[in-house]
Amino acid sequence: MNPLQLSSNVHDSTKPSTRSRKKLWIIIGAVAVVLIVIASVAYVANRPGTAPQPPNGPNVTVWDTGYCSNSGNCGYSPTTKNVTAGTTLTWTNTGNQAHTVTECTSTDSSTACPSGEGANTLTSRSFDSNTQSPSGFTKNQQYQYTINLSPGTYNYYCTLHLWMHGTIVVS
Ligand SMILES: [Cu+2]
Repeated sequence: MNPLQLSSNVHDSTKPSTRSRKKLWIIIGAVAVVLIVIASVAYVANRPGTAPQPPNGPNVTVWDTGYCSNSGNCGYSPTTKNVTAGTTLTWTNTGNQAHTVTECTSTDSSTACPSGEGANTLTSRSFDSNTQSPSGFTKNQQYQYTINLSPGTYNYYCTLHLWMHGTIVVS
């Protein structure tokens, strides 16, 4: 051991409080960094998004900002789609999350279906993307349904994000 190192060790051992204070500041700094990262992620994840323009034709865009956290950062565009019976409606997922198109029935909660089951008075669903994609359909994937419903208002939601609500009005 050279004399310089020795003296430095001696110096350190005579100032234990300075060292532990330094350690404390490092811990405080690390905690602050972790909190800032958590706050930033929460901010980005909850930042509202802008729904894309509704597509032309018998199409609905399923969108998200990369997050879908019940703060207006995901949904269906348009939220209400007017169609005539017999039309094949296509939903295209443009988001980064998996989503579903699941018709509301009387068995669904008011969180999933705040407007109730609509014109569907059955307990079974006339349309549900889960039958074809059980864990939701993902980016650029589509769900199609040929409307064989009588005229009326039909509500649907996303089973992965219960705050995503859509409506089909069949005439
Ligand atoms: Cu969803």
